Amino acid sequence: MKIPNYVIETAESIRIMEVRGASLIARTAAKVLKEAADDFRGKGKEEFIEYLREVARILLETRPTAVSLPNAIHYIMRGAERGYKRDFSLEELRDLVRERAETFIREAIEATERASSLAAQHIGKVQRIMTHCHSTAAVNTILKIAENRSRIIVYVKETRPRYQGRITMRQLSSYSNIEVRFIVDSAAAYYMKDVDVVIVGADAITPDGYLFNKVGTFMLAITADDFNVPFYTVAEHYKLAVDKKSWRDIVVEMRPIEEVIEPKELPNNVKVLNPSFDITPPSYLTGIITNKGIIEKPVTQHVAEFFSKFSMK
Ligand code: RI2
Repeated sequence: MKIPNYVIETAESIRIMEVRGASLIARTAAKVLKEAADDFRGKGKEEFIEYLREVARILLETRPTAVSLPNAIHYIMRGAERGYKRDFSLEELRDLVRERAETFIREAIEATERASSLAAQHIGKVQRIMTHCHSTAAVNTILKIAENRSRIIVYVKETRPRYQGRITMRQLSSYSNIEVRFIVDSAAAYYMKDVDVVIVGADAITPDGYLFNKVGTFMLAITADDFNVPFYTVAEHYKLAVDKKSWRDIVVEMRPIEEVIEPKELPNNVKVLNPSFDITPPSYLTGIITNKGIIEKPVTQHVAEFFSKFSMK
């Protein structure tokens, strides 16, 4: 069974974060699975399903925290496995993978768009926003809030150690009605008094209402809470960890120490800790805004009922 090189290469690009952002990672994985199905040149459906499982496994092993990646792959693979059990032909299975991957990609884009529209509507005409990292959903929300407004101010945290805040800063700076204030992460508390709302994305939201997002989110949520500033996460429903019970079931990815410091600069007895994400408890969330609706404060009271409406078929 020959796995195409681009599967390995894309998996590596995701692992080293050349391809990053939970939603883009999920769509990229869906696209690669589809291309790999198209390029399968082996014999028979038994070999095909084994090959697909291997491609899925390689993609799933790249980054462990964001659930949109497994949600995308499982959505496609559930269809393929069902078709295989029902004795579909190789060509029928290939069509099924193609169709499921395309559906996922299309619906994920629409879902982000819808979540952002709902968020902008719900949050309303705020003037001063703070955000963290680079999230498609959060940036889209900010752009929608800025639509038809003469001026809004956005505080963008640089987001050490990978500086994804720079992407957000550059993206927002191309809009003449958005004034960007680019700050180091540790200045967030200092500027919180000047902010009306905090908007972030999500890598995973668990059925007990916990938010997994870029490290620094939890500290930002505590600060916002202290200043009575509303704190929202915006996410498409593929970020819901529907097959998990609680936050304890999700692994926080630990990244290489080289992202933080040159190893040769380190004394022998120092250990570097570099978690990529942190976990914000529901009590700090003013709302979880998704394309399927809004989980409002107190999140703990509403989240279980919200999750019960979902099953990823
Ligand atoms: P969208 C990012 O992770 C950030 O944590 C961001 O909030 C989240 O993905 C969601 O981004 P990383 O890949 O899906 O930079 O909203 O580690 O684009």
